[in-house]
Amino acid sequence: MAQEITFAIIKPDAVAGKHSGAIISRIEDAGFNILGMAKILMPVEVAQELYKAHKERPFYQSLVDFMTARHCIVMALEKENAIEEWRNLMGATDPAEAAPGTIRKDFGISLDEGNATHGSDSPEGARFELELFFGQRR
Ligand code: IDP
Ligand code: MG
Repeated sequence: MAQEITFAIIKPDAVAGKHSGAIISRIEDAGFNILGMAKILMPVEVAQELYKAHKERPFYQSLVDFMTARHCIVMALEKENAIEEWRNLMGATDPAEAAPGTIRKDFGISLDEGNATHGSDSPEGARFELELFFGQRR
């Protein structure tokens, strides 16, 4: 499989919890190249775009509020099979259900209070999200 690029976020709960360094170490230890990285306060319109697939879900507004209230770290990660590899490293969406040794198990709090990280779920999703956050800059 060829090199692939995925989009990742260290979410506000993990940044505030001072887990950024540990999470970045796991990313580098797993063999990803960090092509782009920025600490940002996400604009509301950008969070709405990122999560537009969840617009009708009951948690949508609180998710957008959560993602825009405090700083996060956005990254472009390169590796063979990067999209799947990063999702495997993160673990299941709900920290309570994430496997031992995954980032969400070790650093996530809960679905409502923060699950530490985000990762694209498909090549189309990765392309859209990388463009949304990095444009041509990666
Ligand atoms: P993913 O982040 O593993 O791809 P998605 O289903 O795409 O999971 O959901 C996006 C984000 O929405 C999750 O990471 C989590 O922060 C939030 N979320 C998903 N399901 C729930 C829920 O049932 N309650 C509250 N927040 C949720
Ligand atoms: Mg998702």
